[in-house]
Amino acid sequence: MGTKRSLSDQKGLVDLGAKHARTVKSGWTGPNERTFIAVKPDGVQRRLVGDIIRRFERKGFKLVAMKFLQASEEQLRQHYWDLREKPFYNGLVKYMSSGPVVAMVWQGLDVVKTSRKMLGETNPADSLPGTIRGDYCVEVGRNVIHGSDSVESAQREILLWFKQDELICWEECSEHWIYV
Ligand code: DAT
Ligand code: MG
Repeated sequence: MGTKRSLSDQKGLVDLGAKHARTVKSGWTGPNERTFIAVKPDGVQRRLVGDIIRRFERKGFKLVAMKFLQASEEQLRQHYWDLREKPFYNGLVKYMSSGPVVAMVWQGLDVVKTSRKMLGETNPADSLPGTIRGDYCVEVGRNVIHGSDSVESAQREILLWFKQDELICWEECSEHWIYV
């Protein structure tokens, strides 16, 4: 077998290299900040996926990764590790693994902080109308959506839910109409 690669193979390698460089270069600051958002099992059952994606798209954030899956209890125990001492931890893990979720990574300037505002407060009763939790739910144990609470949590959560090559770097044609 020869070691010569066809031109298209070589181009594939170059493209992959460039893509990897962009992924790494994208960093986590400014317009490249990323957050982990998940529509919880109740949000999926209640047909809220489309509305939630629409809100993030319309805001001007960029979708970088998305998958539909039923997560294992083990994965959710890791995801909610910080809450392991809380009395609601076991129930939370059971609820989150009880059905499929839509896991997403969104990117944009101050996306972590802004997403938390778009979600509303942890308790729907404290969430203003116009926020996702303020509009669509009533109980803290069924609050339809997850969003990372800091850039550090976002990095940890994205690593837990996605492989590096599932995060897509793509050029947005509207970027110049969203950023100065
Ligand atoms: P958030 O999801 O707003 O980041 P959190 O990280 O404090 O809130 O808690 C994670 C989830 O745990 C939350 O979305 C719903 C559930 N939860 C929080 N407090 C709870 C409580 N007092 N009783 C039942 N479930 C609770
Ligand atoms: Mg949290």
